[in-house]
Amino acid sequence: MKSNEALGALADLLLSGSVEVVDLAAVLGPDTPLIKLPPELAVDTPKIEIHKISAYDDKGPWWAWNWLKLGEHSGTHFDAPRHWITGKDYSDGSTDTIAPQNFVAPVNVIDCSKQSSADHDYLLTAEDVKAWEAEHGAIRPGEWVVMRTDWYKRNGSEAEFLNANETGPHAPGPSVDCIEYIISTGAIGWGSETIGTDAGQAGGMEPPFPAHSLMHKANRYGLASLCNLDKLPAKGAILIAAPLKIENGTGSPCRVLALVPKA
Ligand code: 23J
Ligand code: MN
Repeated sequence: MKSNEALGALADLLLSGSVEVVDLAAVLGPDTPLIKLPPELAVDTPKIEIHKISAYDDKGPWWAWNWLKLGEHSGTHFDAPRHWITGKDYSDGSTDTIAPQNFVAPVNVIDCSKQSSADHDYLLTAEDVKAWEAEHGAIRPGEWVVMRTDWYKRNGSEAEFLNANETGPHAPGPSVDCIEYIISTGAIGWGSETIGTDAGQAGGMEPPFPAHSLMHKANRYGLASLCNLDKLPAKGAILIAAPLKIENGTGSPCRVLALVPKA
């Protein structure tokens, strides 16, 4: 099919509702869960603040508007290569320099929900990803890979979402070999439903935080705190994730959407 015909067909499918738009973002506000880093290592991102400028009042009689205090890595968000020291030198590695073609791409959804509810430290491995490909088809260069865990159902409570105890945070994520394999497929990025793209215990891996360290070293992207991955097919959806065009930005809160064929 010619591309103009294909896009025209998509237009019809969107207008008729045969292709649905699924919202993969969480609400962004003062109660949005934020990552807590080991205090000896880091300063945390500040709580989100929404400040009223006016609301049809003496500060502005006919309009309402707010200003925000908001870390780049807050809520459902995009990680750019420049976020990590391993990706700091890419000239196309910040939110304002990434090619926009990369913000719209097919998505592979790996269902790890059963394993993750049984084991909060569940790690997806390269072997698991290869088994998933044998069943569903190959991950192609330029596509997203996201890990469905149903962890987003905890997003309303920071304590449940971070799931930390005296041994630190416990949340599922990718192993080092998983991320190495995903990079080898040519995938454009890795996404998760948890607070960050790495597992809760990933600070103790070698290298630490492999979804950050290795993906960004390879000029690939991350998506964190995704929602509703249980509403997507394993293959066949198109992901739209365009970060704000922040100057030299390392990431951005993001209204991530998926185009999904209606069953
Ligand atoms: C800063 C430092 C470590 C990590 C993170 C941020 C994230 O997970 C993030 O939001 O990118 S692990
Ligand atoms: Mn981030």
